[in-house]
Amino acid sequence: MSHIHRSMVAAWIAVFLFTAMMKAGCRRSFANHLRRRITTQAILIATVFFPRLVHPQPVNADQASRPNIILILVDDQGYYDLGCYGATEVKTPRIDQLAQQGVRLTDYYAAAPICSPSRAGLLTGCYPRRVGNHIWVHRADSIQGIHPDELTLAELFQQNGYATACIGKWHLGFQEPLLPKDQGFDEYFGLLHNLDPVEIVYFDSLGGVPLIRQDKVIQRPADPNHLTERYTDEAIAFIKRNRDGPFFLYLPHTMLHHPLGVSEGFRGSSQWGEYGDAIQEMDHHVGRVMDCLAEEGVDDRTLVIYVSDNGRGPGRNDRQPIQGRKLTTYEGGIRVPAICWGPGLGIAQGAECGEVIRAMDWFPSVATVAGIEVPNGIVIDGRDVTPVLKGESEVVPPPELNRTVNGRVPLRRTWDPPYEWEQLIGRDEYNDAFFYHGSEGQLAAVRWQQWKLLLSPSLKLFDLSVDPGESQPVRNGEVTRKLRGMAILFQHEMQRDARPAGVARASGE
Ligand SMILES: [Ca+2]
Repeated sequence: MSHIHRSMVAAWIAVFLFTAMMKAGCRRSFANHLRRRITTQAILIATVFFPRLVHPQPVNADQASRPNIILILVDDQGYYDLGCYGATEVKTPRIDQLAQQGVRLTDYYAAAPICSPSRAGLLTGCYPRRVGNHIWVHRADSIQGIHPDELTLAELFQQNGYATACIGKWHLGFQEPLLPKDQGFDEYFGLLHNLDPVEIVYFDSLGGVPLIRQDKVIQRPADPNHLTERYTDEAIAFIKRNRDGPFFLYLPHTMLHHPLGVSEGFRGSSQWGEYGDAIQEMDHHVGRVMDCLAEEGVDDRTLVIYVSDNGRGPGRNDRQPIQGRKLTTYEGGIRVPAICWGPGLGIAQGAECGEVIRAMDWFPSVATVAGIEVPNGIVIDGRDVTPVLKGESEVVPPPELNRTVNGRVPLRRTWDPPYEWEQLIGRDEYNDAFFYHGSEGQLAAVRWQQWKLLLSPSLKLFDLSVDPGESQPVRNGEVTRKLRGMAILFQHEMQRDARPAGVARASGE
């Protein structure tokens, strides 16, 4: 690096330190703010002076060496309810091991505090509201689901030569063209529906909720006690069939949703009743999937993600450092366990990540891991967080830096704020925020960095870094204005850009 370049770098550092100090309105947030600015600027400097170090590497097109992706989605597992998240009532050694060998996310948010919208967000990389799937669950009489024009994660992989399977609970539409096979999955095994008392009413005269393989009913009623095991058996068979890869396996378990089912070997095994027993059974079967990857020799080229779809369900133990349950937009409703494992693919090992990461972020991130570019023209809300998962950056790099194959995807979102808001809110800050929606689809809160602003019934600001339980509102006019502004911009964006849900063909609509 020449003398002139070194001088430029020094001047750059001086300018950003000064602007960082000016922008950091309060003492407590300054250190955090400074850390983020330093990381961002360091990446920028590296991009300019060492382009070969940071630009995406060419994709290896050899099928056998392409990464496999397994996305394990557990139903209604609360933030605390794993050994690696603090639970002492249950033993979850296999899932804890994923965290020990991977990245444990402490501030991860499902797309919604309820099943169907949460899944719509995960599979499209969009806020459920952007794809018209933000209101309540799809009961069995629903004629809606994800619109066929949306690109699901499964379709993205399928179009790129991956074998794809959905094994487990679907809950995103029950007729063509809304079924798993219509949304990019080559194979389906599982329950399209819930087993809770409200849902099974629809199936009373039919012999109960069916267990389905592709289009065929193979059992009625489905037996909740054996679903975790059966799904896992199917998952293992799929992995073995596709060991020469690549494959995308979406494994959305029916457990731990009410009504709980536990097989005989796990009944009474925990200190936490049937819920704990079901968690321990889940742990065992996650271990079986991991053992299978090792036995088939594909563990070093497989990414495994373990996440919950929303917070803990009703009737569970109260113990938890955050408040609220599913259906609410308190932290306990929507902040859930999330682990990313992939030591052979460069995912950091034994790391803890406190960045705000949202379910929508998996879409462009797993695409990047697979070397797949999210096609142009598709607007999603997810950010590529792979630099954070790989331990290359403490913050999600701003999209302008173009760090990864999908780094610039957030720039596709509309950004045309009125002047007053543009002065207050940075485009990258807006992309990094998380917008909480209630189970009825309403915008309820905004999180940015450690701050959470509840919007209703009155504005309340919390500093989650010191008060994760949302017990004591704080006053900070500048942060409140910024987060309120973000909420207004988001409402405008959704009013302008939200797309319709898909509708069943037979409905005639
Ligand atoms: Ca759920």
